[in-house]
Amino acid sequence: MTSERLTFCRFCHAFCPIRVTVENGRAVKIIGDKDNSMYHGFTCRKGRELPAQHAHPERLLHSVERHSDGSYRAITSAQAIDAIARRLSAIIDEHGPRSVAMYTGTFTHHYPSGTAFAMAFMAAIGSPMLFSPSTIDQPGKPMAVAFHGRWNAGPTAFHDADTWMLVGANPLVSMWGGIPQFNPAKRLHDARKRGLKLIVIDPRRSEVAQKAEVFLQPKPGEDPTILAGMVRVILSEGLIDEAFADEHVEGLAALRAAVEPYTADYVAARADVFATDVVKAARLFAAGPKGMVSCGTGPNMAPRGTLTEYLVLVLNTLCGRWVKEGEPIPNPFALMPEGENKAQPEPRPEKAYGFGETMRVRGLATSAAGVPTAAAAEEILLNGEGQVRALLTVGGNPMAAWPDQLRTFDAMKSLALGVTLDIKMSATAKLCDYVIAPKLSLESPSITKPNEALTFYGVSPGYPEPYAQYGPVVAEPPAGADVIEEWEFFYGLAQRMGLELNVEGTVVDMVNKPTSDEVLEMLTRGSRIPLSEVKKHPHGHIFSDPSIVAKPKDDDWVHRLDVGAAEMMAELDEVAEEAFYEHGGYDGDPVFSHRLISRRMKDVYNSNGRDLDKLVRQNSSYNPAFMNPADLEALNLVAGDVVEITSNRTSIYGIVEEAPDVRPGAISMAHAWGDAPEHDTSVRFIGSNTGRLVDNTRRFDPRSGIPIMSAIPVNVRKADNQLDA
Ligand SMILES: Nc1nc2c(c(=O)[nH]1)N[C@H]1C(S)=C(S)[C@@H](COP(=O)(O)OP(=O)(O)OC[C@H]3O[C@@H](n4cnc5c(=O)[nH]c(N)nc54)[C@H](O)[C@@H]3O)O[C@H]1N2
Ligand SMILES: Nc1nc2c(c(=O)[nH]1)N[C@H]1C(S)=C(S)[C@@H](COP(=O)(O)OP(=O)(O)OC[C@H]3O[C@@H](n4cnc5c(=O)[nH]c(N)nc54)[C@H](O)[C@@H]3O)O[C@H]1N2
Ligand code: SF4
Ligand SMILES: [Mo]
Repeated sequence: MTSERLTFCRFCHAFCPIRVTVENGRAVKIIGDKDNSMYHGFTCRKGRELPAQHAHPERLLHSVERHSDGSYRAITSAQAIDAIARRLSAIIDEHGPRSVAMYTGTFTHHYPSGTAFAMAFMAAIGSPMLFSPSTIDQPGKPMAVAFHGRWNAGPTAFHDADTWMLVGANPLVSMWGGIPQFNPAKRLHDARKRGLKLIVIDPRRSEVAQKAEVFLQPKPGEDPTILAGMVRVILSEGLIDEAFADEHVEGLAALRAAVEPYTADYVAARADVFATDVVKAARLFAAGPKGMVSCGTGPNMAPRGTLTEYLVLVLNTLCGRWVKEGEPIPNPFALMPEGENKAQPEPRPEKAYGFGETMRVRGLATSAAGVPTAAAAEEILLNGEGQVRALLTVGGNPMAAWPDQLRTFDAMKSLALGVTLDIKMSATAKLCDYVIAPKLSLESPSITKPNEALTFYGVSPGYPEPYAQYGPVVAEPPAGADVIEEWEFFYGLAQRMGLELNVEGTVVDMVNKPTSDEVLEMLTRGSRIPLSEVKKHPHGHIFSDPSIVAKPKDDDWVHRLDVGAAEMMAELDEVAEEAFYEHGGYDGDPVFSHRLISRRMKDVYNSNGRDLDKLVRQNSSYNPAFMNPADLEALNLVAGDVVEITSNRTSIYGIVEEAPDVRPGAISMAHAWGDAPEHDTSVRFIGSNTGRLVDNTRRFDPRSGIPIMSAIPVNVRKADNQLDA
């Protein structure tokens, strides 16, 4: 029997609405839903491969347990939960709750029920060791907001912006970072047609940079310099929104003094861009009158990501780019409660970092970005009171994605108990005691709420309008499979361990198990639009309400947005005083010839998709080391050569590819490829792990703990062994 069902894709966080052809319970074909008013039928190759992902021969259809000889044997999910509950209880009894840590990876964004139950489980056992990608992704965002303050009514929207600036973000590939990620190519096309002017700063002429009116292609890692230079132009030319500044902003004098050294000529010499472009970009952005700057992963992973994100907020604030009193609220939410929507800054938190749980290593603690994931491996490896002995991973792949892979590898091997919930035997799963086989997206219901919640994440990458969709179950798991939803795993654990779960304010019935839809009800309590109403719109719907506008500032409201935060100004002084950041330029380091920068690849999503035949075309069965032709020539390399890329931590192999879009001196390479070290010589088939070049313990951000994951100083040479296939 064949039918067509509507839901939304969860291969990536864009959540494109799809029409799924289902034959005998199994998905066989995916197309975009043209009747959707937010995405207009958009899908990408990854999404269209969902049927192949669901039916993949290596998909885990049963949970597995590792035996002492290293082999894995299938067990039922109930047996697995029994065994894990017993072992966790014993570890907690002997070593306390802190000895159990959790890593909720990228896919927890895609499965809000699993995430909510995972968090509730950690709260129930009383462990604060809850790691996530937040501290190794764009930790500068929440940190910068903590220093600068949050505008309660939110940022101005893309759809009526006149100017837009992207710093190290490439939304046309990543579906993230700046341009609303819901058919971003169409949005950008339409916006440019009506006159939007785009400014991009990226060491690579990325897909989005090709559409820019002004493109700066600097040395990697020089974003603080460039943005400070732009701030200086805007201040010295009197281009700020004076009325907004008078009423809502503080710290202008300190900012003026701190950016004084950043003349356009200084910026140009240091970042290797044209001084005229710095001035042009600043004027174009300030002219607006509407539009935002937003920053992606590149500069967050490069040194001083917090400062970069802070300067992004400063530029937005100087130009008054926040929703003002009486203006419509672009997204007053649907599956979340309606916001306050006041045209005023929120009070800043007392501390941006250094609160909550303290790590036993390197003086790190919790920050606005969360518990520092870059400290997790050390917390596992360091003996003594509080040592982490069990790690539960949900929808994440530490061995592929955590910085400093060698340290991660040692840590994973030393765990007393490693558990992961994964669809396949990932690099991490292969080091775990238990791997729980989950249902996949077409087999479980979900909601688009996580993309609404992104509104709170720096300059909003969330929905630009109050859009919501409910995705029902549309396909059955393969015959004979024993797969469960992530939330069911944590529910089962809690039941067996005698714990009560509180999920976002709802005390869960631990005797009569709720249904997946009842769980979604828990997650949407008090939402502006009830879930039952959202369910009536199978194509998804924009729940507009033009009457929702920004309310006036409260009487006697004293809070202001701070553009002169002392710590950030001190860092600007430091940047200006540090030796010119030549290729290798960290004080005391040898001089390295190149910098390795991060990037995304269209057909894979972090470590996902590499096993899907149609996505793995000739040059994406590995992650090429993209380099400028001039660099290849200078190093006597040709495309396809195996090179050794060496940082101050270690070396990895790479396979070079000619890329005129990458500036000379940079190597552009995607992360989350490769595997454990013993597989290194298979680089031509599995790629290599750029995270291995990272040293977590040197040159890290002392606030969030993020180490240098982009603009990594490296040397490159042709490898002695070309590893020919
Ligand atoms: N297809 C696909 N989509 C994805 C992912 C994927 O793996 N594949 N991953 C997802 C995830 S987890 C995330 S967080 C988002 C990220 O989304 P984005 O932040 O948009 O990520 P990228 O596309 O890597 O864009 C980062 C850009 O920063 C540039 N860059 C690197 N270093 C620097 C620097 O020092 N300064 C400046 N100015 N630029 C620099 C790179 O050249 C690159 O163009 O993408 C998500 N979407
Ligand atoms: N060097 C370097 N390191 C980086 C980055 C970088 O740019 N450079 N980027 C960083 C960023 S932004 C991020 S977000 C992290 C990503 O870090 P992670 O989230 O740890 O990495 P992923 O590869 O996305 O891991 C997802 C895992 O979930 C599994 N999975 C897929 N579908 C499902 C599902 O339906 N259910 C379940 N339970 N599991 C599923 C996959 O098989 C995979 O093992 O990496 C970070 N690390
Ligand atoms: S962009 Fe592609 S992978 Fe992401 S949700 Fe849309 S169809 Fe799925
Ligand atoms: Mo990410």
